[in-house]
Amino acid sequence: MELDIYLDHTDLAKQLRADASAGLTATPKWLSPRWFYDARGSDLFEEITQLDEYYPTRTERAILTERAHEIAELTGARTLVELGSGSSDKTRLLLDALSPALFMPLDVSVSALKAAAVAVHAEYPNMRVHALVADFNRHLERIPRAESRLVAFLGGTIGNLIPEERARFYAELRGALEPGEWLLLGTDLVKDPGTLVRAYDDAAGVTAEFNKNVLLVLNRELGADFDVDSFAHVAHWDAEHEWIEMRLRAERDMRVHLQRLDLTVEFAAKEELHTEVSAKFREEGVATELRAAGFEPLRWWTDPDDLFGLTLAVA
Ligand code: AVJ
Repeated sequence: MELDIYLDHTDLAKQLRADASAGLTATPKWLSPRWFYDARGSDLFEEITQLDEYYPTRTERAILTERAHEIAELTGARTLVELGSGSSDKTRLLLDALSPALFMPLDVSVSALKAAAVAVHAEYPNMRVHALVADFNRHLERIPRAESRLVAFLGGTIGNLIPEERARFYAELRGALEPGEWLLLGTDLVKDPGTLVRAYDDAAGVTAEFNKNVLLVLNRELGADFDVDSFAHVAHWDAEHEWIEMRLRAERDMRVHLQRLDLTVEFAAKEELHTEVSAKFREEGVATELRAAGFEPLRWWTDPDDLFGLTLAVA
């Protein structure tokens, strides 16, 4: 097992400081969803994927179960790259069907990545595992060249990017691939707002805890003094942009000091800190964006209820 670190603790700390100073002094205030994923945040996300209300994970797994062999036949890929790999749970369906020579999971969370890479390596002893601690927004051009790569970007994580960021991401990914290499993209689909909001505001409050965890990350990493219990979890469906927005709403006036930024920020009661965009897609939109970046979409698969879409595209 190899582990390459493109993103070490110093880079992360620097970026967190830059993001937090920009985001907390902006109007409205914002934080990037990448800061959710410390060890606890990654665990909480795994818990979210088991919730009744959170349909994307099990739906994508069902589609993959049905289509993995077709994907293997169509692509004949020898290398599987996985962006934002997390626990690499659903990825085993692809590994079983493809039997690739090499698996390269890439994630910003060292803890999740290491655990997944070690487990996968033990389960597939004949496959090389080369794990990359990296950010899919910054390090795509550093993905090592390898024999016939299929890049999997699953779970709907592409939805964390707004349209301009997606255009840049797709173009960079296309630039990092050779013609004939592949992209397998998971996208959560537009559906009735009730289903969407429930998926991001579950009855057990796990998503609320996940959302608030970002404040604990700032408390620990930046010496901040957020009173986490004075923020309420908000999941809002933005029908115009067709995305879910997660926010944290201050329940009273607050003054928060971030020691390591030498920064004090004021929250007015009811003020909302924006923590995540989770965009929802339609088949046409996905195909159009991929074509604009030089990919050719070849297959579009969904579940019977059209909850989630999986696209296979070629560079
Ligand atoms: C990991 C980005 C796909 O947007 O559904 C889950 C993260 N946020 N519940 C998503 C998330 C709240 C998730 N992604």
